[in-house]
Amino acid sequence: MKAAFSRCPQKPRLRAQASVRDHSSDFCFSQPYRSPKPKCLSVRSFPRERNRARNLRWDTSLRAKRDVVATTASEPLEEDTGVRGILDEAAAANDQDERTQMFALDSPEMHSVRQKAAQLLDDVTIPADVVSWVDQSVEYSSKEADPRRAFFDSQGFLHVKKFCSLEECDTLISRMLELIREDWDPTQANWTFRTDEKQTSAQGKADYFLDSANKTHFFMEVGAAAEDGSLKAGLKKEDSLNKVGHGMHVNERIFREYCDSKKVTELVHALGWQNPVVPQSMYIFKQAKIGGEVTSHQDSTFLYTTPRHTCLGLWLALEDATLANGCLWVRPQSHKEVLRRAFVRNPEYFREDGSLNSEASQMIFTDEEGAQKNPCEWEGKLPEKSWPPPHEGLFEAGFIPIECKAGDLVVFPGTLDHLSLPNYSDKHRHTFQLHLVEGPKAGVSWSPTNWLQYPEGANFHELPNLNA
Ligand SMILES: O=C(O)CCC(=O)C(=O)O
Repeated sequence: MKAAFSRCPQKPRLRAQASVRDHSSDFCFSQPYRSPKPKCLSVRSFPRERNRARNLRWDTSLRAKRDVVATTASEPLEEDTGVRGILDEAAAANDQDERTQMFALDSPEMHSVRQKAAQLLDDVTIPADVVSWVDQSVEYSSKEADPRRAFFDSQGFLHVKKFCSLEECDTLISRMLELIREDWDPTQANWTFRTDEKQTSAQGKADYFLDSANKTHFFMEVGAAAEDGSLKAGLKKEDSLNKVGHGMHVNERIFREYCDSKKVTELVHALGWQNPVVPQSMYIFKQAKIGGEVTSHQDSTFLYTTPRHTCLGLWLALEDATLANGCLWVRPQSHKEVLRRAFVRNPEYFREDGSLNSEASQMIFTDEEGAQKNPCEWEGKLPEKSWPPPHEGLFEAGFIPIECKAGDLVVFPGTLDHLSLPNYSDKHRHTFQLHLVEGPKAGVSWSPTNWLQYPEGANFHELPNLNA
């Protein structure tokens, strides 16, 4: 079997500059990852995967084919008023074509958003002394440090351009399309995923969600589901999913190879993680026309560790992520704020005596210290006036958009406030995400109240040792 991700590529030479304004000149590996020589990797503990073993070489026509499918399948769909939140008004005031027009990437509105974001990034200055986010007892001089780490620790995110090649992205995409075709039967498993005010009633009552911890489960986009929960007539399977998760790195060879690749390990260690383990991975689709928003949140809400928060998100753009198709928006320096909420197993459902009370929600949100100290009126929502462009409300709240080319990576810690807007454009936006935390060897524990729990005796996947 051919491996797409090398476990030992040439050590990349970093070309880092103070400004992150110019797409081609900031944290960009001057020697991007090259296709490695095919190499056999063991898949011994994954019999299902072994049975499926096949060459997943890049099919150059695949991207084009998918685009045709997406275009022809995206006839106007019935508007889902529940998930659109504050966007309803704008949606009602404009028909589909006008909205698409409003989102044109070369429109004056988009141009002004891009200019504003570039200006804000241009104004970033890195302080002389920086405190490590992952271990706040560590302070270091930014002049002597790895510039990626200094930027990450002081601003709360890092945009690594060309982290993966287009070929690597397409290998992940092809495998996902194959999984959808072969493994997802929407008549059998048709769960939706949402992050709006109905999140606890959707994910909080679904065994399919809780059981997805180390499996490959498929979650439909709310706008793709008919009233009875089935796939809307005429919609293709590959155009209807919100996400697939949360154990892609556990079950799928190619996703695990990316997770274990030297470049991922090198980056995570460079940012200060000592014993990174991987509780979660997910593939997000942000479908054309119906891709719902992801409301403002901090990832540690869902991936809680003690005695300190150690979650790290690696958000890989498999396709261009733009202002039009729902790129990520981050609020720089918000990672220094304390956590506002925790998504916890509800003691009313999971009773102390081991019995389950199916009348109650499985999961609930509880307030953390940050709810008082750093209250955000947009937590679990979008700030007022997030829509339409030029998105004044988002800028006023301190967010900036991070547009990505396919292959770019955005890395951010679990307390960073971030969100993404709905996708009304005719281009989907596929991404693959890894979430890591510090493991037991770094003295950190996974909270037993997190939704994601492995069966007794099973441990989270540990990233390979850098020096092995
Ligand atoms: O991909 C997106 O739209 C947002 C994902 C996100 O916020 C997350 O995974 O924490």
